[in-house]
Amino acid sequence: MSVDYTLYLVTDRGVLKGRDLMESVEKSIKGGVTLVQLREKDITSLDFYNIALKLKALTRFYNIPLIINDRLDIALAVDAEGLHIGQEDLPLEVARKQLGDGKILGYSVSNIEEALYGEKHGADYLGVGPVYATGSKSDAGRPIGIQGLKEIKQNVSIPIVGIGGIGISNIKEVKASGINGVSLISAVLGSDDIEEASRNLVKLWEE
Ligand code: TZP
Ligand code: MG
Repeated sequence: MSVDYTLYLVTDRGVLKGRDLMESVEKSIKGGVTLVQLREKDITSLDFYNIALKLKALTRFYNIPLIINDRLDIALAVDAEGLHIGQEDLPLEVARKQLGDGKILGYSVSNIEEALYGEKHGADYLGVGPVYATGSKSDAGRPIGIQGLKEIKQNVSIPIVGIGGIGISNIKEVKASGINGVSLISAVLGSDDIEEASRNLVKLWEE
């Protein structure tokens, strides 16, 4: 499956200031988001499933792949295009086997060892970070910076997206590191005009 990683939205209802998640994601897609990950914490399985089902209908309408964070069962249940897991989730090989080869499997890494492991054990792409300090993930760890991003890029051949603290002010320097795209929460969903923010980010990436 050929995937456009350019502007990869990760959801977080906590930054929406009460705005509706579906409407917000729709605005981001209209502005140019190319991939959407549903990321939910502290929620029942039933609520997660119902949100995933609604989001799947929306992303299907716009022909944008939907990735589910952490939950293999929900990714399969809603026939999402993929799953994204981290270092403390299901082992990568297990997730790959259960998900099948036709789906996208993403893996969060923050150093070369983890990146090499991901490449070897079935990841289709790597989420690398945090690139900068972020307020959106309390246990994100120490920022790896542009240098850390470059080192990982040089050591693996699967697509890489940077994550953590990326926005209008730094997206150009992130792109200059040679990676395939950026993953963002607050720079998109935390902005007053979500569609406009997405459009500006894509524009800066493509300039
Ligand atoms: N993983 C590493 S940093 C991060 C996640 C989920 C949060 C990214 O959010 P923001 O608001 O784009 O910094
Ligand atoms: Mg996880």
